[in-house]
Parts: sequence; C-alpha cells; structure tokens
Amino acid sequence: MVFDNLLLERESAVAIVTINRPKVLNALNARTLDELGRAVLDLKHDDGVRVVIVTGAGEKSFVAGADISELAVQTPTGGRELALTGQHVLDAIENLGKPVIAAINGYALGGGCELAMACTLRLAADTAKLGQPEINLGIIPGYAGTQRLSRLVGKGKAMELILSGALIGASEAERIGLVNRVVPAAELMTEARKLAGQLAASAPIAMRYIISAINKGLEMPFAEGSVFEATLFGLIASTDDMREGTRAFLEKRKAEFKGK
Ligand code: CO8
Repeated sequence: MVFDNLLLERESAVAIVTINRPKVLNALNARTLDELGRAVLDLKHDDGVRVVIVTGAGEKSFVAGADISELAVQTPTGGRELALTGQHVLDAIENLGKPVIAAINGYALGGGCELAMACTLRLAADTAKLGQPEINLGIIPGYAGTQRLSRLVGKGKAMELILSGALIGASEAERIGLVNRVVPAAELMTEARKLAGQLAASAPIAMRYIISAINKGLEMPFAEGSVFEATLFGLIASTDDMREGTRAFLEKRKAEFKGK
C-alpha cells in the first residue's frame, strides 16, 4: 500500500505506522484519517503482524489534533460525518485484536490524544504533552475523547482536562493513568520496539480475547462481562496455543505460540 501521509514499516511481526505530516505537527486531515483507516484494516487481516506501533514523524509531535484548517470550514453535516469517520477509524484501532502501542513522541492533542487513547497501550517520551484543547477553539472533542478520557482517568479528571483545555506533561499523564509509562525521549522507539517484541512472542488468540474481554466487558454490566469472559475462556481452551503454553510450563521450557 502506498500512502501520502503515512509511513508503514514492517520489522518481522511488528508493524510501525508513522503519521507523516511533520510540517503541521502531524495534524489529522481527512486524507490521513482515510489512509489510517485503510492501513488498520490491512494490518488487522495480516496474520504475520502481531503488534502495531503508532507514532508521529519528527521530534516534536505525535499528532497535534485534527487539522484545524479543515475544521474551520466544516458544515454541520460535514462535521458530523468527519467526526463519525474519525470515531470509526479509532474504534477499528481499539478493536484491532492485536496490541497497538502509541509511542507518544511529542504533542498528543485533541484528535491526537484521542488517537493515543484508542491504542491498547501508551508509552510517552518525557517531553510529550497531552491534552484536549478543543475548548480553546470553541469546539468539543469529536473522536470520542469525552468517552475514552473519562473511562481512562475517571469523570472528574476528564471534566477538568476537557473543560480547561490544559496541556499536561508526560509524568502527570502517567500519574493519572493517561499513559502507561514514561521513558526518556531518546529511548522511546527502542522501548516501544522492546515492548512490541515481548507482546509479539505472546499467544495471539489469547491477546485478542483479552483485548475483546476488556473492551467489550467495559460496556456491559459486570455479570454479563464475566459470562463473556468465561465464554472466551472456553474458546481459548480449544486452541493449540493453550496446549502448548501449559505443556511448556510443565516441561520447563519456553512456549512457542503459533496463533492456532
Ligand atoms: N491543525 C493544523 N495545523 C496545525 C495544527 C493542527 N491541529 N497544529 C499545528 N499546526 C501547524 C501550525 O499552524 C504551524 O503551521 P505554519 O508553520 O504553517 O504556521 C505548524 O503546524 C507548526 O505549529 P506551531 O508554529 O503552532 O508550533 P508551536 O511549537 O509554536 O506550537 C502547538 C505547537 C502548541 C502544538 C500549536 O501548534 C497548537 O496549539 N496546535 C493546535 C493544537 C490543537 O488545538 N489541537 C486540537 C485540534 S481540534 C481537534 O483535534 C478536534 C478533534 C475532533 C474533530 C472532530 C471532526 C470534525
């Protein structure tokens, strides 16, 4: 696949997607969203890919939000469609069925913070700044930021961040649970690759079910989520990977998972 605004690299079982519009701090215009949607679909169906890393081109920014020059001329119907399209792409990332690591190398603002929140795990450079500054433009988040941020950090902090539009540093983001871990900027991609490598060696079907159980379970009452988990547990018991993982433990060797 050839893209104008994305770089797509493969390093064995790890795919690295780089949002590549550094002149505008990797702002997401409609074309970039469309390309991201197509890339994600392709990665979902590529069995050779077990983990995806998403990052931004350049030193300064992960993604500085939706492209404000496009937002400035939105019509009501066009704005709704664009918001729904972005939500659809981010839902696809959240439910890719393989871990997606956001390597937050700088500004993750507005739609950029929403993109990071749709990823399974977030590693941030110590220089990163995160926030939902839409209020400063007289608008609200449109890529489900109100929903994901409140689920990640709780209602009170989400209200504070979205109403104030304040940007926070990486360590504060880690403290409130918005990112999983902060690393020195120079080591961000090394750490992201290391984490991706560890995850790539894990059992792929089990990872898919864990992601599904947590994502779907959060939308269900506790009892239904627990039954859903039990059903997935029953399914996982039918896999070769389950037999390999348990046998390898008993034989005191490292398991070799095949995703079957
Ligand atoms: N959109 C378009 N262009 C941008 C964006 C953006 N989000 N962010 C930065 N740029 C451009 C600047 O205009 C500038 O372009 P130029 O060189 O032509 O003047 C270039 O990138 C570099 O930026 P700055 O000169 O501003 O760099 P600074 O280091 O001075 O500042 C900041 C960096 C603080 C990140 C600053 O650029 C900034 O505040 N950017 C906007 C951040 C923002 O408000 N993001 C939220 C956007 S709204 C959003 O994401 C809503 C999502 C849901 C949409 C729903 C669909 C309808």
